[in-house]
Amino acid sequence: MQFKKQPFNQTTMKIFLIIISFLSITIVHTVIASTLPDDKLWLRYENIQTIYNPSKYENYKNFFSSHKNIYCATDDKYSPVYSACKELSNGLSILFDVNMSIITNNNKTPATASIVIESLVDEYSLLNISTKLSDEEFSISYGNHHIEVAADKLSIVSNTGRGVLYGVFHLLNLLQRNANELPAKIIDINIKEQPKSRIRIWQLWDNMDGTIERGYGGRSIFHWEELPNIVRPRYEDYARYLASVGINSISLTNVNSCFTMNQQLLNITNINKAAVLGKLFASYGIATFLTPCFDSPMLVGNLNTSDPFDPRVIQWWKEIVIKLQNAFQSSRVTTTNNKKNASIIMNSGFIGFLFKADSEGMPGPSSYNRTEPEGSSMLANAVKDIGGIIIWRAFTHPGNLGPIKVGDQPLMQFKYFMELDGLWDENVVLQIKNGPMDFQTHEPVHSLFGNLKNTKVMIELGVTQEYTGQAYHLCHLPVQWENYLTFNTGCTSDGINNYNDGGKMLLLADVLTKGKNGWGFAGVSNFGETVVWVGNLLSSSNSFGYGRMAWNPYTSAKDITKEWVELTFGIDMQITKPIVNMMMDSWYIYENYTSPFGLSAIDDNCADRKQCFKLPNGMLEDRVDHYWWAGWLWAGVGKPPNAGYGGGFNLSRNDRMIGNNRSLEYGQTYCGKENKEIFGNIKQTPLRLLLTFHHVSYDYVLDDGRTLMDNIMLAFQLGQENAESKILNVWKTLKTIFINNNDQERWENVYNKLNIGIGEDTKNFTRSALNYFTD
Ligand code: GCW
Repeated sequence: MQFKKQPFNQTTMKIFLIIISFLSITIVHTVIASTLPDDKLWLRYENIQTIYNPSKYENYKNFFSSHKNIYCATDDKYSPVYSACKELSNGLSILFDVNMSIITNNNKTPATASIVIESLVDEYSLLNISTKLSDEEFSISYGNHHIEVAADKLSIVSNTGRGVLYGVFHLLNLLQRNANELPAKIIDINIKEQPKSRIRIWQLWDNMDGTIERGYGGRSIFHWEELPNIVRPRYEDYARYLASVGINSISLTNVNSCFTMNQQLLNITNINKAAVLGKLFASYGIATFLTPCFDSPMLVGNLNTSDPFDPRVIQWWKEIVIKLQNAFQSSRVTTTNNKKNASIIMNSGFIGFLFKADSEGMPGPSSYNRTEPEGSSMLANAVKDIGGIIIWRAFTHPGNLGPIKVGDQPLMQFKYFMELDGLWDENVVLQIKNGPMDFQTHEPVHSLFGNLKNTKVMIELGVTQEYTGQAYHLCHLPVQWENYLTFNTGCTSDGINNYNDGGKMLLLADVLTKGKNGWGFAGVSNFGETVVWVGNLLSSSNSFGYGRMAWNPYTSAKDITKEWVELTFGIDMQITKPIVNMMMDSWYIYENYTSPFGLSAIDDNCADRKQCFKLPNGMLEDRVDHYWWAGWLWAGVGKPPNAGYGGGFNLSRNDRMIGNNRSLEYGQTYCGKENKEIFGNIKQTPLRLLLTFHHVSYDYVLDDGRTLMDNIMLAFQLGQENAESKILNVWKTLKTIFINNNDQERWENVYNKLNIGIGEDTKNFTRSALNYFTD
């Protein structure tokens, strides 16, 4: 397990920390100004007049000028409903240059109100094990559509506070883009929407010392050393961005939770810190998961074991949950809640644990000779009374689990978790990475999806671009995710509890959203403390796209991309069209110059230090682990990285053969005759996954008449050329427009990264690859 600290500006940090330590002695629960300027990402709310036809714009402006009072059903500033009112008031005021105001009255809708923002059942309700999709449905309408709302008012309502927030963000999104869904007159508006998946979580790999594992946008935004006293304004913006794309939960720290800096997450000091963040996120409808080390009973509780069968260990976890519940509860203000059904116990904000156990050096149940379901069951019991959820990761490798010794990682994960199907508690959800390896450039979909019939499942997507160019390349992931989500698993709903679709075959998107077992999405965060949050502004399309796809995995990548471009850069066809095009092409281009035909060769851990750059402060530059093309590694150890931990593959180039021989084993774990043939028969396997499944001669002739090796070489060359002509050069041509729009800094942020990644490193990738194969 490699772990590198990310660089950040140490001088600024030192000065800042001195100021902070001074302030924190004297000030309790204070909000301080952020030291950093801050990009507004997709919530810009800039002047939009030009994108409307004049009469439509006038109509909307007139409407809001004469409907300025937003009736907010609560004045509790920690209620998601109140956050929704604030956002709407702020957004509309800027967009239409009007002075919106918020009025509150706890018991009735005041006659003067003209816009009503209200939850109909429980404004505080957050994600929990009984969450229904209809909890989050919102409606935006005009007139007397709801019992509690009088006629001639615009209303945004939902059963829950977070649903109301989603409605507000949806309306603001449509208004900013003058989207087709908007009628010519706003009084004709009538929109109803609900998400398709239950859990839509944002998972941080931020360490408690401020570094981020696999973060490319600077250090962590969260400063645990200042909490609970200091809550930076940026934390609220963090919550706003997540809520605006429908994220309903978060895990605050790294899943590598047994690293020294994260081990003490569950001591009382840190529980109180987490509770303050939890309160803030809850006010944006976001429930908090914590990621403790499985050995916390020993590390924090001073017990001499963490065996999940030991009564003291079981008791310790129960007490921890009570402590968490109390801490999160006491940091919530609920006094002004006027709703009848608010369930206090469910709404503390703390909702459960996420575990990386028995994986890459992290201890787990196997350390105590217990199975994964046995270990998770102890935790599931501990959170049961609060409707809590345990998320358990399936990311394990051969060797991590003692007796399971299958050589190939995909096959091992498949066999192991199939054996456990049906053994998990009702409130445990298995989180499986999109593919069986590790967020590689292009992987087949994990064959556990659809095959598991009695396990609640969710997918894990790497929003952070660990293997896909980090901050330096353009790799727009919604296109990749769409490719995965539309994969026909070949499995049917037969045998899946409570769900029968008449024997239809399930797409991956169906598996994640339907029936009793489809539980949704996890995205590994790409946010950091840089000005544009993500290192390279264009990568924020991945943050946005993740939320939108998790909300509705059937939405097209193209629509989402267009939406993001319009929100981020405005609606100017001169800009939007080329940017949308380059983003849509980018995954395939990146794949060609890094991993054509399913090679998975981006894994250089900088073991070849010659390729790694040092910053003046001596730290390694951020283009380090899992950035470079790693042919040398193959030659060195005789296997492609992440391909399978041994397993008897013969990849030595001396044999002029390449690729993994998975067709007869892993390839046959997929459901359905068709998939088995597709992955089993070299003639039918999609070329983009050829070498993931087959061990092929360099001289093997493809349908185009060229040999495999010629095609590989060509892919690298074309990939490099296309990256330059279709991405870097296109970005260069946009410079003048950005300058004219007074937007040069954002242009430069992107240019500076792409110019290094595409302008320089891509040549290096291609050169290393060509050398490797022709050596
Ligand atoms: O891809 C690997 C990363 C690790 C990460 C691990 C995981 C958090 O290199 O940094 O650890 O995956 O997903 O657990």
